[in-house]
Amino acid sequence: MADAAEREAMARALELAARGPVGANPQVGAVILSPDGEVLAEGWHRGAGTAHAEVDALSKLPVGRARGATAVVTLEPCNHTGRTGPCAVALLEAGIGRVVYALDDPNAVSSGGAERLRAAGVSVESGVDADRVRELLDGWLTVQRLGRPFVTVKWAQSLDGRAAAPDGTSQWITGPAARADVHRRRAEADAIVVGTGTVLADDPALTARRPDGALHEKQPLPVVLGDRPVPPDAALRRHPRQLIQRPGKDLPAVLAELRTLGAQRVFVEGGPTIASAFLREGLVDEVLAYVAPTLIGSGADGTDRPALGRLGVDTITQQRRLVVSSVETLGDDLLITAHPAIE
Ligand code: AOF
Ligand code: ZN
Repeated sequence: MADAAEREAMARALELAARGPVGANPQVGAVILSPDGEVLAEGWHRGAGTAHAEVDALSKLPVGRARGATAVVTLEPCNHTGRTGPCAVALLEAGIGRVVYALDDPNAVSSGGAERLRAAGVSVESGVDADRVRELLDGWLTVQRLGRPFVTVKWAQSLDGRAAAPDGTSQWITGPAARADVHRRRAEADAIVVGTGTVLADDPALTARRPDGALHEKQPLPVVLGDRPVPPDAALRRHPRQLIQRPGKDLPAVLAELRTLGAQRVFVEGGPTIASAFLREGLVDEVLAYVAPTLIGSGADGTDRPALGRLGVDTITQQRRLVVSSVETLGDDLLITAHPAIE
């Protein structure tokens, strides 16, 4: 069992990991603890071609200082000679007595470090704070596992599941706290995807903004799917990054292209047609439903504007089950975060 000092060190290692850039390599942090739980050194990985987190941390200690110490790392120490030597060997050579890590390295080429360390007599423990590390690395992990970016689909709805009134008006269903949350998530995404329907109906800017309107430092790539032209005066045309437009029927190809452009997290903002298409094709890793305590119902002529369209569910046995990971209150609204149940 990891002790309190080790758990605290893992929280710190996670903070250190987040300093690294999102790129071909994972963000990884490491903390070296003395046998009595004192922090001896910290390190993190600064991207492909640079020292791994463990080696960065060890490099800050005089020779011999890490003997009998514990290395706390967010990812399983690697076992391969890539752009750098294997971290498992660096830890052994430094005389580390115990290794605590969060996630197994999913990369077949570099995994196996834990086994190598155990075989050499090091006490190894995995899984500490794994959920939080997985959250930081969800983009990279999805690219490793599925060869495509991590896809989040977001929508806002009334309590009765409508995204707009019968006349198509939709501003504003959710309140300022929910909108601020969306902007924070836009800033964390590498690309934002909308359909031409949304562009024409809502004229979204698709920038990530702070509550005072100032732009976040990092702006996602704006992506429009559909073949209707984006008007020359659309707000989207003033986005700091060059807009990408694709007819959008082949969603795996769109995701593959975004991946080649470096995207690891894609935020699908709608509307119902685009959100439903990603869900229907099983290309969604996370769903964010912003639910406002308001009712809209359908129009006098039966016009209905539900949050989602066709999902390919014709009978109840085909319904798309989700697993809820959190329910939060944002002002008057709820945010339900869920992911598709693995069948
Ligand atoms: C670690 N510590 O800090 C990182 C690891 O091309 P390389 O040699 O940098 O290797 C990259 C792979 O090593 C990467 O895909 C992942 O599996 C692992 N990353 N491992 O022990 C680190 N960044
Ligand atoms: Zn390594």
